[in-house]
Amino acid sequence: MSTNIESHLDETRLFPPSQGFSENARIGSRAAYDALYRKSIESPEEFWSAEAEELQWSRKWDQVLDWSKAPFAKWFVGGKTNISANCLDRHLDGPRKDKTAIIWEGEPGDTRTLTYAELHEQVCLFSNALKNNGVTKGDRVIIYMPMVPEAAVAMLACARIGAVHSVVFGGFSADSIRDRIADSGATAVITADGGWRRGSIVPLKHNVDEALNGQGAEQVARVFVLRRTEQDVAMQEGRDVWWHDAVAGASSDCPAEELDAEDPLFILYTSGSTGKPKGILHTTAGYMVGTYVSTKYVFDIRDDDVYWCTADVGWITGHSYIVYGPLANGATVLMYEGAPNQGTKEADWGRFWEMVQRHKVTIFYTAPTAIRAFIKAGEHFPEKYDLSSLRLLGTVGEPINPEAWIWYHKTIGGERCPIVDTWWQTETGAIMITPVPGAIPTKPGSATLPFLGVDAAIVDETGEETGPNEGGKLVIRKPWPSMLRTLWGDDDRYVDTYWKEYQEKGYYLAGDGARRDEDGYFWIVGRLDDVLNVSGHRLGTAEVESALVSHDTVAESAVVGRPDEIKGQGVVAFVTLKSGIEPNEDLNKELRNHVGKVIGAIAKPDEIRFTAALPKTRSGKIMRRLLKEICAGGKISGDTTTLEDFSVITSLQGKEEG
Ligand code: 7RM
Repeated sequence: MSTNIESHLDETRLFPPSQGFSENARIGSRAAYDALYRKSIESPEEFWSAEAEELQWSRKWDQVLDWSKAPFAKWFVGGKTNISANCLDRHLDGPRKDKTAIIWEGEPGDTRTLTYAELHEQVCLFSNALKNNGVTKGDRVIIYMPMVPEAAVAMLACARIGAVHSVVFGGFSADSIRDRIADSGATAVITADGGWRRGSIVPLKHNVDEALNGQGAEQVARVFVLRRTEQDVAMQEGRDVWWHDAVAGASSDCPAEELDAEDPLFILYTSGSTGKPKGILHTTAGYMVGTYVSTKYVFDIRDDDVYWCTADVGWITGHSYIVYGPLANGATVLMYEGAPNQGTKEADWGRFWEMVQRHKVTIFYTAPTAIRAFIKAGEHFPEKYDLSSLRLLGTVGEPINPEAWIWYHKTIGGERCPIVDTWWQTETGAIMITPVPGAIPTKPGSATLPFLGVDAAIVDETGEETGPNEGGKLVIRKPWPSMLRTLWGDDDRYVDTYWKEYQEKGYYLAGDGARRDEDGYFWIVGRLDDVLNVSGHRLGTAEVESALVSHDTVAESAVVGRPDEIKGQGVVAFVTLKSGIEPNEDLNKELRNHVGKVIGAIAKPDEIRFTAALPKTRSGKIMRRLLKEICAGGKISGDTTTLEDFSVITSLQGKEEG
């Protein structure tokens, strides 16, 4: 399976960092990286503990790693710390106190800046507001917010008091919120009246109300509501409280709770190959060390940088590389609420570049899907702006096709900025495969080499490393601090999903196919399971299928990805209808909207194809491989002898041509 747009560019050049970049970088040469990497793999405990010592602990750990109950890891055993204190209080003694922590820009054009001292105060106030409203250590709290500073404040406040946050992306539906509330057992929700999205208002509070009406949400005792868009919302007496009222009476003195290294920090739900999203659990110290160290080396971040990651805090990229990693490093973070083409009246694809110019952004981190959209919009947008402040670029979320890489390098990076193509996952917590920018010459389309302390490999079915350019499965052979600890409430599924396949060897299975080239560089191909990557977002085919069959008219459905020039993958749903129901345009539209309502707009199929039957094996398994080939417009290849009725394929293809 390829998630790339078709690549016509035969790009084999090597792009070394400039001498100037390397000279100033923390790791400035391939030899320096090699030496440090070797050390980090040979004595991982020494490596990680030396890094961890740069952070603040109220009690030092007794043991770096306890892997005796593998795959259930414990890092920094016996250590006591707090990630909110490391992101805030740690910076207040010196010059960073009055340094800008967050520059925020809202979609309608409003801006705000918060210094570290101010952010600290906001977090303390809201921490006390949480406590005054009965939220305590260990409680789960859903955060369903727009991209405003209060989203970061809410996360840091939960972390400060030891409550476990679970951020739900603002684009998700009421049903999705309810599922996450039920699965996590959350007792409080933090939301806003609404959020801005491409000029209209997303009714966040209304969605929360709808979610709370259903089963599994009865335990929610408090809903905190931030005033953002100022439209009317229903406030339920005894349950709902305005953010501004909750902090009005609160004290700004709130020492960070002394937490155990392994106390849960957050749960973030992500798609797997079955219909039910997985609650990825991250804990306090390991995640803190992983995001701190990776931000420091991968972005080579400095006190005078203005760092911008365009993700939403609803995704892991926002957690690790908008909030925790950069703030733990005392960086200045730009946070933006709007879309890349947000204009006042019409689409303005220059919006990002105007912001880079105005805020003098030095480090810019985005997704390949956004880059492809910029290419399509045209070079005249970035060309209008001065992008010379930029010194480092990054990508994340999916493989980047060489055309997009070269465009990014030339048009945005002025051929001067290294590009870090960072491979990692919700599960890994932090960046795992990436160039270290001052040290590693890049190849367009390759995430290059493992990060320090990461023992990544490509293996065959038996767990043996494959040879150069031989495809295989991507595994991590040693535990790492920011690894997920389990799936919330489901240890068995944790073991089955990630560790069962290479149980004897003790390897972590990432679920991606990849190869290493003759120089040892990693080339990630894409998911091996039934997980799609739509615009850098994970989406399980089974999730979309179960949304479709929950509609009255649908008998059965099979969802597959097809290559999409902008999004990487698009969603195609094959649908059979219940008897007596006739397919038509209205139903097509209704089903697409239905999926949007059940999961969220990102899951809406790009295309629904009604069919009389789905291609199945004699044992009744849907042959998705064939559907994929039909979608890609190619000829059916490979073995079809297990197919029960070949005429199904002929009729599906007939439709394709007709
Ligand atoms: C950070 C994030 C994880 C999946 C992962 C891959 C794909 C992510 C890259 C990539 C190729 C990359 N977390 N992926 N980064 N593929 N090159 N640089 O995206 O949990 O939402 O998704 O994304 O398939 O398994 S995620």
